[in-house]
Amino acid sequence: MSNFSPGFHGRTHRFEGRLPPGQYPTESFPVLSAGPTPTVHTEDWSFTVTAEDGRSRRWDWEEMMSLPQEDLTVDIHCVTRWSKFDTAWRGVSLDTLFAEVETAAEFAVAHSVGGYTTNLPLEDLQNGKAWLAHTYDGFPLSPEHGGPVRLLVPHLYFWKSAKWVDGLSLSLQDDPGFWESVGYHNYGDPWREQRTWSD
Ligand SMILES: Nc1nc2c(c(=O)[nH]1)N[C@H]1C(S)=C(S)[C@@H](COP(=O)(O)O)O[C@H]1N2
Ligand SMILES: [Mo]
Repeated sequence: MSNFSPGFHGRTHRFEGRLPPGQYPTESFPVLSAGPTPTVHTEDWSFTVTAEDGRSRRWDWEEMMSLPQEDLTVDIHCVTRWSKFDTAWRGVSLDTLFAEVETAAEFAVAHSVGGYTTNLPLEDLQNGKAWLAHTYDGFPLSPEHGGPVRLLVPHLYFWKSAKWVDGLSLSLQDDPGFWESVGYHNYGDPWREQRTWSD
């Protein structure tokens, strides 16, 4: 694993101010999965948003790909302390999907094939802060990194970016997800170093 030292701490370095506290930069792209990598074929994949009243809207792969696509380059921060600058993704803004969903919910739980879950305030998925990402660095997102489609919420620790994502359930109450219920911070802001419950 390489990093950007020496010179990283140089004042004029282009990454100045972009490394949250307690993190180190890496050029590699580590894989972190709590279980085995599921095989998800695009023809079987779909994404379902279920509102608090039980009504749901579902998009299959073709529908998702026919929506407006966005290219974005963002920094990502894993709670295990690596950060990766300038990761390049293509995907659909969740704003595009929420335009078709009626809800009064304040919280969301993202669901993945395989059972992984993670919770977020709904507003952290809105207003240009979250995407369904299917392409990384110009290539289809690999299975290890959550392909065919993962959630991408770069302003929070990367465990909030559910791999193999297949849905969101919206709720009036906040229900902790997989890591949040075993001690990870409920919100997970890397800039406030919200790693665990006690942070
Ligand atoms: N479905 C699912 N999504 C997941 C995980 C997981 O175990 N399962 N791990 C999370 C954690 S802890 C991190 S740090 C990132 C890692 O993404 P990467 O393997 O692409 O680096 O995915 C997150 N999304
Ligand atoms: Mo993680």
